[in-house]
Amino acid sequence: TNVNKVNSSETAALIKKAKETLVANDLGGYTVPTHGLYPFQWNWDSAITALGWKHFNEPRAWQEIEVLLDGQWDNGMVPHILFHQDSTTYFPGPDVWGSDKRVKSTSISQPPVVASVVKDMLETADDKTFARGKAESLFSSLVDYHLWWYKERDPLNTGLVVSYHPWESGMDNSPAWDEALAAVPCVDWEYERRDLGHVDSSQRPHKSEYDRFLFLVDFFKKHKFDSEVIFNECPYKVNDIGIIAILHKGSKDILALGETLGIQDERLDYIAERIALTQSAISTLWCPEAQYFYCRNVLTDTLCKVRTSAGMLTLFAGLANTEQKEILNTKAQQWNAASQYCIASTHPEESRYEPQRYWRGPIWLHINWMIALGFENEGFQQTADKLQSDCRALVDLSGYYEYFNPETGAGCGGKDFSWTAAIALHWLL
Ligand code: 2M8
Repeated sequence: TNVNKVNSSETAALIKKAKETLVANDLGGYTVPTHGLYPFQWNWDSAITALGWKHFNEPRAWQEIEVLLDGQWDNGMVPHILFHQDSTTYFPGPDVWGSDKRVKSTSISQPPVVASVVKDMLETADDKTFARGKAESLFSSLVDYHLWWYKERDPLNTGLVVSYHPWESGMDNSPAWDEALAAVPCVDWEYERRDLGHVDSSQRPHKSEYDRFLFLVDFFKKHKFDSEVIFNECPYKVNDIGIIAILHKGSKDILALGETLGIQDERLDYIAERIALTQSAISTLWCPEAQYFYCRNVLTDTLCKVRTSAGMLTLFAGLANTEQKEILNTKAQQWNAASQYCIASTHPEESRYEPQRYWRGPIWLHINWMIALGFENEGFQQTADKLQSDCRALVDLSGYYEYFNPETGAGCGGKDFSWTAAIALHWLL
């Protein structure tokens, strides 16, 4: 349902602007998040952006996913950035990452929302035959991608995959990573940050964080991306509740897609086993005192005790039990009320909350969309509707910025941002 569906000229202008934003960010087959700041193809940005494209150009939406999966490594990983062409406006670029693959890329992944997007695109397609053909041809790559997560990132079958880098979470400087990241050494070479040439430093991660982000990038390169060595020796290893939830949802969607497409594949039995394993392990990330899902620093076996919006994604995944769902619903309403608009990435009452500093407080529309979908699927329609109307108010006020200040609604970060425009087309307009 769309509580905001009004046929006003304002809505028509926003739709037009959203489409123009995607077209302007199109580099021919893939969409950059925004020019300058992010001049390449990012994994979860592309998946979310395809949801926008499908509303006015279905073939282009499928192409976005095809180009993303074309960068898949032989081991199944879909990298977090594909460097299809050179650019001097972003750091660290392909040379720093040092991967030797056909499509230049980073050596980590990102939250795997792509399978859920493909399922949505098939279900809602105008041209069903075309969409079915596309989904069939992409299906095996999606399965490989999910198997990569389970086999490489949870070789001990704990049910909870690990992440090796804050950039992998997509929530770069989330306070959830503070302790785990502090244990990582600083890189010992000088570098120039390009992000600060585009966005004010008050809205970006600190140098102390970048120094460690880059140490990890070097670490992967030094170990030649050897998964066993990295699993055993990486100085940063976390169970990210965001990745775990999005992976879980995607795996369930892969099974559903397999049924729709009539695909027999024994790898699907393995995915089903992993789904059950995660379902039984998820309770270890639930903190009884806080009554909330946290991430965990695997190296110290301690929960990262800060409330971030990632914990709410357990609803999107269908991972919360009946009691937890009710608790999360009450919490979401309070969280929503603690700021002017929808769910801030860090709870505004946390001491480490910062309303402007990237993933330490600002509002991200694609996260709110997934959270709202979770509430809707679980029957909490009122909560879902409130998130939707708050997000609509944000784009009415500020347009398609990268993210938003939860107190003022002001747009922050990059302008004319693909995933914000895409979520507007898909959910808000
Ligand atoms: C941000 O991350 C990149 C590194 O991947 C950066 O700050 O340089 C994050 O918001 C991430 O979630 C997003 O995918 C990316 C592109 O929008 O930007």
